[in-house]
Amino acid sequence: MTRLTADLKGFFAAVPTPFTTDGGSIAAAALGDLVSHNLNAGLTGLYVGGSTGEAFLMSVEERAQLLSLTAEAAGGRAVMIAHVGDPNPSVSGHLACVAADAGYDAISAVPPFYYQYGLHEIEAHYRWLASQTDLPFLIYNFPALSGVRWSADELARLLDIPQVVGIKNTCSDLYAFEQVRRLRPDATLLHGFDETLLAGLTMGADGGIGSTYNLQASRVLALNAALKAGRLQEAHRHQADANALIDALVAAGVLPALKYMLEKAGFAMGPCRAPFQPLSANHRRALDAAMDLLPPSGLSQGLQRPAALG
Ligand code: MN9
Repeated sequence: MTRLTADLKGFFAAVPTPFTTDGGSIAAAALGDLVSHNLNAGLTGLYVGGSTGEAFLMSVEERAQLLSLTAEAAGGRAVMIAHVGDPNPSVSGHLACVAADAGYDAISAVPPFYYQYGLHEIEAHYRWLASQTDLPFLIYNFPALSGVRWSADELARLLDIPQVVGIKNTCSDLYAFEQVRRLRPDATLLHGFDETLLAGLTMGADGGIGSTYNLQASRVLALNAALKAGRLQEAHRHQADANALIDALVAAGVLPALKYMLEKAGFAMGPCRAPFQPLSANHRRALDAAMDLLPPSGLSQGLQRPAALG
């Protein structure tokens, strides 16, 4: 099987799903604005329908609609990765086919969670799911949320499944990450925690996928450029600036806070779905102040700010 690793290297926004103000359905126009903003900012592509996209708070039909709408909005301008993970394999299989039909470049999935499957069961599942389309496949390793933990050897074994070309690695164990890099030098490894992107890149990541890229794409790209040019202090300064913003998001709850800040920047994001709750007045105030931590270049390059902010 040909391994299509080169295509998936780079920096991808994990796209939050804009909903109508009552949270009832996907807000297609706002989604289009957000997609254009991210692509104008110079990101490689988009990771659609994952944790940041509130996939597990959407019906199967909505998840399929989200994949199609986002691909239409991108219009072939970006490398597109569809997240199709679900506890129910038939849902994942269906969404993988939807993604292939919609023109996605790759499929990705968290392992089936809730029941505590053995590695042989998850391996069989990924083998089956990856075979449902002819697209390259990225494992989504996010132990903190999925509850599924793999050693470096186990990750390397999953990378041997046909069509599995890499990992979206949202895991703070950078030792294991570097071991995977050595075990499978050809794999595409994308770093998933924005707050440790610089560390991930120095340990062998080929790029990253992140929720906060929607707010600070220019900073992420500048961090990478500085690192590649050997300007480590500058790269660290970009990471420190990124983390000051991430601190504010984490304190309020990343997904509601991300939507709130994007809303303030001019995107009609709507609310996060229940069980997420509206932000408290204190959190809103803290995030209002944190708008000053957005990269100035990111704003001028694309964030469509309302006149009052511009
Ligand atoms: O895509 C993201 N994880 C989630 C990965 O959205 C759950 C990260 O970008 C984090 O949101 C980010 C802040 O903790 O690193």
